[in-house]
Amino acid sequence: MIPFRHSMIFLATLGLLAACDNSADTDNQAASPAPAATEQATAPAGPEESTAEANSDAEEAAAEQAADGQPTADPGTDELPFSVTEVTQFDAPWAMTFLPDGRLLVTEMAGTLRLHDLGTDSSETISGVPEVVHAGQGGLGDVLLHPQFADNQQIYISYAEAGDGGSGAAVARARLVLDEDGGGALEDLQVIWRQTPKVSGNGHFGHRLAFDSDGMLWISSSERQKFDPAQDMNSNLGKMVRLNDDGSVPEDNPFADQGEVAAQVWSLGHRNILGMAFAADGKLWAHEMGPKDGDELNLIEKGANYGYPLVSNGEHYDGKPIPNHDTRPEFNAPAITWTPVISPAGFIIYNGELFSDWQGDGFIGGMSSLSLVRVEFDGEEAREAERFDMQKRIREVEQGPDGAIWLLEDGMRGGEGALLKLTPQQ
Ligand SMILES: [Ca+2]
Ligand SMILES: [Ca+2]
Repeated sequence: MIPFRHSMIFLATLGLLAACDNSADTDNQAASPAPAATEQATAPAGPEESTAEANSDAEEAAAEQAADGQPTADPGTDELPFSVTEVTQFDAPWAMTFLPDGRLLVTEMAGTLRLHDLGTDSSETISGVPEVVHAGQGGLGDVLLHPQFADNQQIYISYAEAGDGGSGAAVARARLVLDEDGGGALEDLQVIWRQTPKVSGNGHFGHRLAFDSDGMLWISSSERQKFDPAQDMNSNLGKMVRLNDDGSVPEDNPFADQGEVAAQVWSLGHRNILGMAFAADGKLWAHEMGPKDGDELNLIEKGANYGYPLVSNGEHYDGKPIPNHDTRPEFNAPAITWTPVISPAGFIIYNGELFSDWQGDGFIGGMSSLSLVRVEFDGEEAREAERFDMQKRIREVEQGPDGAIWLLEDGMRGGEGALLKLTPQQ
């Protein structure tokens, strides 16, 4: 009985988790209890139950999605064409980036910035991270080095912060001062950007960071599950933001003359962007989670409107339809649209030597799809070329200095998050 009971809890929990990131979006929409949620509620109390936050409306909606049919995606490749090494575990990791010396900076959602030495498999803490709001999808987010980090030691972090009206994403830069004990500190920290306005709820912060080859800082600012701000130029929610490295606004931004907030904006009409990457030709690609169905990969263009919430190939979680992209050609349509969803998170465009056949290809983590998705590009077109069944919710993708592909498992719902290293099959 015990193994059977545990497997029921596991299945119920898996169902909840699987649909969560696309459907944990509905805190202001009614959702009726679904079979998976009922099963969860009647299962004996255990760590899985308490960490699945089964009581929130969002999770009930997630359970409903899960009950609609899981898995949400094709099973993918049976035989993986690479070796997978589980290197270590972090506590709800969200993002990572490599230092020039080969050590790895990893953010943990609760607010810890770790420096992990892969040679000794030991982690120390970087102090000086501001207080974060760790709730729902919020917490410590991305971490990124300045393009001239070797000279200026500047690093950038994003996180959810509290303030008037609720919470919002913030981006800070600081000098990373490393110590002899394998840790370090953030010094001279300055907040250089904030979501405006701060709002209620704990979803859709976005706050992915990237630098382009001109040294501009890009920030994905998701719509905080508030829909309309994505079309409102008095708000920077639901936008792709482009700034100078000190947070000031470049004069050549498309809405530079339309007010302080609009001036930050490069593109609008976005929903929840948890991954963006520059191709070798300079094009910026970003994926975003659709509502119920309709995950997207978009080519980001100056001044363009991507249409959310006026159009989407998905629908609202409460069942209200959203007109599809093909009904409104004035909005930029996605290069890839996923139904069933993959719940994309993390994104690199690979340029290493180790997987030479994959140079120029995109790699996108899939959370509900428990996968890594390989994308091939052709000019302004893109297509899913391959899907690898990782059997874990993939939150973050990074390319290592030696060309290995590194993944972080999403651990935000109580589980630990594995650090995985992918290398070619021997
Ligand atoms: Ca990263
Ligand atoms: Ca639709």
